[in-house]
Amino acid sequence: MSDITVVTYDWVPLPPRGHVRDVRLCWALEEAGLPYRIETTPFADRGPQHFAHQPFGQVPWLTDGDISVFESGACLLYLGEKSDKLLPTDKRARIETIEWLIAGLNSMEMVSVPWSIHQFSNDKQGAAWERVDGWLTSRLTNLEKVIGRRDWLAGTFSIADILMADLLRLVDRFDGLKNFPATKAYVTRATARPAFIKARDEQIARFKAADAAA
Ligand SMILES: N[C@@H](CCC(=O)N[C@@H](CS)C(=O)NCC(=O)O)C(=O)O
Repeated sequence: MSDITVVTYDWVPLPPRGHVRDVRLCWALEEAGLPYRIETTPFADRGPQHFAHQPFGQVPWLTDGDISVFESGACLLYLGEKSDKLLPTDKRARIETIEWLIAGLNSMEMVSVPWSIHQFSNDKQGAAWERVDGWLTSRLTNLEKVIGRRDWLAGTFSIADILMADLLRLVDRFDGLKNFPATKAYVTRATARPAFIKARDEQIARFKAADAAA
C-alpha cells in the first residue's frame, strides 16, 4: 500500500517555477500511476521540522509511512523500487539505469547548476564563465554521442531519463542545447510525455495559487 507524500516549498519566486525539483518526483509518480499527495513547507522560514527531513533546508523530500527520503536522486531510486516502469528489474538494465541516474547527478548536474547560476545572474563574461561554459560544452559533446544512438538512456524510459531530461531542460531554457540537436530532441521527447506535463503544470499552478492567497 502506497502512502506517498511529496514535500515542496509553499512558494518560490518566479524564475525557478516549473523547475523546482519536486517535479522529478511527481513526474515519476505520474509515470508509475502511483497515488501521492503534495504537502508544502515554508520557503521563507525553514525551521527544525524542515531540517529534520532535509538537512540542507532544501526541497524536495518524500515520506512513505514512517520513511522519509531526501535528495531527488535518492527519491527517484526509492520510487523506482515500486514500479518497473521507473526502474527495470532485469539486472543489466537496472544497473544501466542506476549508472545513468548517477551520471546525471554527478557528471552533468554538477556542471549544469553552476552554468545555470551564471545564466540566472546574467554573468557571462570573464574567466569563471568561460571555464564553466567550456566544461558544460565538453559534457554535452560527449552526451550528444550517446543520446544520438538511443531514445532513452538505459533502453526503455526510466528514472534516469526523468533526472537527465529535467536537468537538461534548464540548460535548454537558456538555449544551451542549440549546438546539440540529438540532446535537444531527447529533451523534447521526454517533456512531451503527459506525466511530465501534468507534474510541471501542477507545480506552476500551485505557486500561482500561493501568490493569489498571499
Ligand atoms: N541535490 C538536491 C538539490 C535540491 C535543491 O537544490 N533544491 C532547491 C529547489 S529545486 C532548493 O531547495 N533551493 C533552495 C536552497 O538551496 O536553499 C536534490 O537533488 O534534491
